[in-house]
Amino acid sequence: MNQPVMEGLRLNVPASVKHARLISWVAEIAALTEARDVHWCDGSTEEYDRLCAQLVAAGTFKKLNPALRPNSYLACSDPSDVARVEDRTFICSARQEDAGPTNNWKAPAEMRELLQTGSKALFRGAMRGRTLYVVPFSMGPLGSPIAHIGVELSDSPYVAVNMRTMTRMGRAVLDVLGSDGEFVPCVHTVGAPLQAGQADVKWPCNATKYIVHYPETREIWSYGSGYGGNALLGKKCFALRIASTMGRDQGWLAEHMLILGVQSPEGKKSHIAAAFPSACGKTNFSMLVPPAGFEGWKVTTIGDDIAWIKPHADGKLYAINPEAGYFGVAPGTNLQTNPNCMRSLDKNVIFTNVALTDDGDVWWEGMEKDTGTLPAHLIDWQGKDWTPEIAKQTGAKAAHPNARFTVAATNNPALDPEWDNPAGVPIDAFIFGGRRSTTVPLVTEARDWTEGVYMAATMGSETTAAAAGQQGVVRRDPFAMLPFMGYNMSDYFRHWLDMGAQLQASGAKLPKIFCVNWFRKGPDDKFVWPGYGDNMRVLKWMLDRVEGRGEGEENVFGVTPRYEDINWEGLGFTPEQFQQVTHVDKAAWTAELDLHAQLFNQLAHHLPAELPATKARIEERLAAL
Ligand code: SAT
Ligand code: MN
Repeated sequence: MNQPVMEGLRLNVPASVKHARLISWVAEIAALTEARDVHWCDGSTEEYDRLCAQLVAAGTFKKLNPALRPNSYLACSDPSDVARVEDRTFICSARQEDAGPTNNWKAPAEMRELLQTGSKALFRGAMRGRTLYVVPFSMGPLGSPIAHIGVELSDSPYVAVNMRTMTRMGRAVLDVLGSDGEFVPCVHTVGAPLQAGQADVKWPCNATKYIVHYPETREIWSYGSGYGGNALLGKKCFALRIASTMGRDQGWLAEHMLILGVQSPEGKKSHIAAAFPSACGKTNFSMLVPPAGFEGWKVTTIGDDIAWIKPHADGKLYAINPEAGYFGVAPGTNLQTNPNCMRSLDKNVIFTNVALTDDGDVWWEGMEKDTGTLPAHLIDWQGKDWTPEIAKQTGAKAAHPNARFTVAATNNPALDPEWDNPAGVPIDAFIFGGRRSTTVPLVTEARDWTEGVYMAATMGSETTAAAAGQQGVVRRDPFAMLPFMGYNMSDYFRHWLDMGAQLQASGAKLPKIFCVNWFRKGPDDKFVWPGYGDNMRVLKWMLDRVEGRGEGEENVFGVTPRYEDINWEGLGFTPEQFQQVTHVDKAAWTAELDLHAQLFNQLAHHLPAELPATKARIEERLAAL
């Protein structure tokens, strides 16, 4: 099937591909975008190496010193294209109320005119002079009942190679699709067509950006960015925004959660799913190394960012990690904060927007903690000279704060043996955590499912460099899903409450729900809680509670440990410090509850009555303090 779509363009369909709908869609997009050429990715090592060599030749990639960082590359993006663009992200459901007040919305027909059908539609001719890569991928183990397939058509070879690491990508996926399998169509262009003879730039992109989702037809259209979640469409666009709507319709959950396994010295294995906003240490928590005092405990990674969770006939919730790799934040990562991650990055890595050392290796802020010194000279992520003196004078960062690594999960020495199990792992507890320098205590257990949903729904967090825009302001980030919700937030709360009720009705033991905050600061503006491996101390208390043997005391919103309920062996953490990270300030909580009220106001349409009712109970208890 090598029918020409336009003069000079052949679709190059591999003989093994028999999926007529897929082939005609590829033809349609190739014609719309006027791609120069079509390449069907097979996912092989040979193809990966060839595309990487091509990216090196184009100047997008720099090959790192193979003696120091074998088979690894550094990409530096355009300075205008460094993070997700939330204000350019749209949920184009037929009815605006289905996108809800937390999403940007445009009517599907209007958006299609802008992107596809209008005479000046952005995708028209957008791939001129470029190859269209057909990237078939599976989110989740191939053939798993929890997995789903997508096909991304992209004019970015950077996207193709990153997708190979981040998903199960290539020929095996087309085989599973067969002649009529379902897939989510994802169209991506950097929006930088090349005229005949025009030289390319290292990081093509467009100042105009659109990250668009059509939940009813389960389509994704992304224009103008080559970076991260804007461009690797299996991740936030599919695995969260589109998948959340699939979950609503089909009775499951797509969550912004890491999944970890934890094994006690006696050999009892538990599984935890934990939601935190982007760049709040999910990768670190999922690769946690238990500290002194926890000999014989083992923590293993199932996923570091996204969980798909489905109820099973045994009444439990089972989770898979739909991804196959990690697109994690590099700055701050070092042998002390995350040794397993550092070891994962020894080889076969794509780095984006970190700095280059004089001997051809990579560097980012935080690595000086391992070596004890700053490098004398670097090339920063923007290609400029960097020295400690320049940094001192100008505050210039060698690596962009949202610099990332792309690495296969199989590089992780702490990878859980079940990470690839198509059946998933049973979840014993959910954790929700924001980044809050004040107000929210270290850990609180919800007394029941509804109280847990309330905690998750009212979560707040200080914004981070993972999204373009101002950093460090507190915003409500329900379930850490604010930028990733594919439908109406209040309907999503309802879905969580219903899932709980349904599991309970089947007689199942519901997972416990906890709320944590690792980020409280003292009067000196420094974090009080050491975090990282010491989070195991809190995790252990939670596991005790799950098993019904841990002690704690009731507070205004739930149950918290007393100082003596936590194992402090090997850490000099005083009762006064514990008080600093756990104490509930009446005035701060009165103000906090006002913010919950504001959120509920914004989400009033379809807001489940259980949530304001829970709030009223908390207010009564707070008044009695
Ligand atoms: O969306 S990205 O994958 O670019 C990063 C994040 O927000 O976690
Ligand atoms: Mn994330």
